[in-house]
Amino acid sequence: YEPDTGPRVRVNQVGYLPSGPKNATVVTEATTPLTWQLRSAAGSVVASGQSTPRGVDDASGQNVQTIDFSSYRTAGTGYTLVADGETSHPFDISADLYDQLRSDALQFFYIQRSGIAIDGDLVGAEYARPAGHLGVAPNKGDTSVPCQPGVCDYSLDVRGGWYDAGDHGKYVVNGGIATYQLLNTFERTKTAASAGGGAALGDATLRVPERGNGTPDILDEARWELEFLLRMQVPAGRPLAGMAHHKIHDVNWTGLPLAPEDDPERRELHAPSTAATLNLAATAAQCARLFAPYDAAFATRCGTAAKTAYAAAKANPTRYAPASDSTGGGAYDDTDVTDEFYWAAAELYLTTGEQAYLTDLSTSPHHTADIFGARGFGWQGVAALGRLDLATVPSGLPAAEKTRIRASVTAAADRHLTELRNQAYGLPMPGDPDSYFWGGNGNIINNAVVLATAYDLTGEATYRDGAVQAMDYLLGRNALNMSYVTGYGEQAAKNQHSRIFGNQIDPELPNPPAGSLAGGPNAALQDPFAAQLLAGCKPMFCFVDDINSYSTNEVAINWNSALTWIASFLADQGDG
Ligand code: 9MR
Repeated sequence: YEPDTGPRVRVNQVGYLPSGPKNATVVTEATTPLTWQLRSAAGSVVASGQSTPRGVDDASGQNVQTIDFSSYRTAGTGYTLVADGETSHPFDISADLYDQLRSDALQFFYIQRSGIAIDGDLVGAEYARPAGHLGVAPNKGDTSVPCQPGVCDYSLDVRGGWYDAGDHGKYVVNGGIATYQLLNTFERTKTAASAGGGAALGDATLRVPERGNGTPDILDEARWELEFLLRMQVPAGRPLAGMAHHKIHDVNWTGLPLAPEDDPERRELHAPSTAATLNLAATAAQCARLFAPYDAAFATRCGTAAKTAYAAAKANPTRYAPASDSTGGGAYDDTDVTDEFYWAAAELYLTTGEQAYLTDLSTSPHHTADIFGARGFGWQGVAALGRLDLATVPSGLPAAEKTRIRASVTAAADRHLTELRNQAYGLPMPGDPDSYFWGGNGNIINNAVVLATAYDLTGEATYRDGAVQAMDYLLGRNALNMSYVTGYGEQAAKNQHSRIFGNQIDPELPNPPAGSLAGGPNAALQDPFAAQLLAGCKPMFCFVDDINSYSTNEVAINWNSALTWIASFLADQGDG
């Protein structure tokens, strides 16, 4: 299988910030420098230079050269880059480049909402649909959902929240990290110098039903999931009260496409887990501090839930979600929750300032560990979330502690920069197959979040430039010449695995909305379609824009939350 990858000059198909780095990669047989030309939309040469031979790139197996045209800073549309007789896809140079992506990446969450009709007047008629999973036939959830046999003898109303990904499941650990990241996108605007006070994330900035209610729309969106997470908590008086059920989903996998309101499967609550409980504790603690100015009662409710969840997790520290529980929904298994304890203690400390949480933090194995590893970000590894918040959220942490924690962030960012310079496609990660895993695009962005945070902390432009380069990869500067964000770039993914956005199968259905991120190349090829089609692929080629390939091409809330964070950061850099 040889995909058509188009012109051999690979650029960020959306474009470049005027003051930012401008890098491209050319696939070539040449081993000596090539002449490149930057051309305006009218075809005149506005800059030129020599490329740098890089040899064979390990992740793609291609012989490549890199082009750096950073010194050209004139805004405009329809530029192309020409080298080795090839003309790149067109791109812009613009300070506004990421403004629309900031809003579109967030808009994805509204369209993923469960338990509410999606309003076509807000997001376009093709995305309008009735509420899913409100107990209306043929739905068998989510207003009164029983447990799996033997797990509990009650039912809970667990309506609402977001559908996790391409399926109709709702998983507390993945919902937790996505919620964290939306809340953190907002919280960053309170501390980062470049965020301009956060006006771009204020009220009436998104197309959500709550716009105009006086609360920033991004908080309204996060609240849709927070309310669901709160409903997953075991009520007082029940066994394991205060813990959170791990997940709720169909008892059998359904086929695609399938609109949420047409899902006929029974749904079940799965056993409470320590990991889910700590995700609730962490995000509810964030909720308590961030909602306080807008809805004091809700903030108080969150604060109470956070504390009871944390106490319940301490009393039940080893209730692990098993890997075997993957019929009808993902397992989201985890047998090490020391990182969840660290994250929850961090958020509770930042919200309450209470010494007990600080003591728990300082005795955690993650207190001084290097937690920004290759898979340091994800539902199985959440220590980085706590560390970033300890580094950025104002608190009473002793000054030496704060310095040490911030230094751990810049040290990780320095490592990502070293990798990025080694990679001919400018990726902040190594080029081995292990780096290309299920949802790896989200991981690339999260490495960029570390770089961006290092920039917020230090003001050093090399960190900001590293974050920009990571986005260049996702928006087209890659072996497949493919933008992984729907609607962004000449050649963008649009057939992501989803039961809702089934256009590839049924033309009556839409493609995913603009701003939807595909999971990305996965060298492990963990679905039959990709395994058959892509056998033997070099890591960066292990992707296909086909709805059947869930292990390379699914949408998911935790990847789009990362996209939201970085798009917001980059939109803030426009004028810088
Ligand atoms: O994102 C998850 C990835 O890290 C796991 O390797 C994979 C297999 O367990 O599951 C992914 O999550 C999927 C979940 O299991 C079911 N809903 C769709 C999720 C995104 O693909």
